[in-house]
Amino acid sequence: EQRRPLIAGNWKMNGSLASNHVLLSEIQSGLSELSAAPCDIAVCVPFPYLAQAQSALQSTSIAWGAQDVSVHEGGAYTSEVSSSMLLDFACRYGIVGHSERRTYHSESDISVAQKTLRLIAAGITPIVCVGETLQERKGGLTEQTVARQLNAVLAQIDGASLDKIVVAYEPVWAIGTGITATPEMAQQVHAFLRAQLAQANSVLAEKVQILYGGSMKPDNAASLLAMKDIDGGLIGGAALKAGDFLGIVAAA
Ligand code: 3PY
Repeated sequence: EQRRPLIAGNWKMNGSLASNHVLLSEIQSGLSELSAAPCDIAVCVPFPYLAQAQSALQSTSIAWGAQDVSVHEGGAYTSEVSSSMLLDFACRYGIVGHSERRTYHSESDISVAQKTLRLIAAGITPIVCVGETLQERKGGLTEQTVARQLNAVLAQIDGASLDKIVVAYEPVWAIGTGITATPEMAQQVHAFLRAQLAQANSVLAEKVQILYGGSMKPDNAASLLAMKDIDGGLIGGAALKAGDFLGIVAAA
């Protein structure tokens, strides 16, 4: 199965109207110099900048999305943002279960699964993040951890909807640390994740894009993306510099 790669920026809590304007313009002009868009491209921006991303990108091939969504449909949930609000800004993607949400906001496997369902119901593609901590890796618990995280989601969704999700494998020890998993280490987990997906639906599992995240940069992107089950990247720091982001896109 030939899966089209997806390179998605996760801007995290960075940016301003002024700096986003520059970054998005630079990405667009850089892309127009690449002969054909080699992959799907997206930026996941902070909520207040969704309108800006929409107006800057709506007539381009670059998609945009959010970094989280509420488990609730609407109502008295101060500070929360619903899937229908994301749809108002034509988000194509929504990240759920990033390790920073799991760690700093006690996001549980169950709430990640509920958020995934909300996005699917709204027609927004969830980018479901899974990944083990350094302690879990050292303890030989990598597969057990990512299986638990992924299966919590798979238990909630219909097997026929499997191709409506994107999975991102982000080893926690590689996020924002500058340390990257070797392509072989990452591939091993990606293959394991695809085998888990295949238990839900073996045909659709071949279509699911499984992204690698965790300090992907222009100089390590090509070797990671060359791996059979690595279908793109969820890009942290390097997504904030147009040159780096485009370098990764060019490697895809
Ligand atoms: C990183 O690369 O640091 C990420 O967390 C991407 O989501």
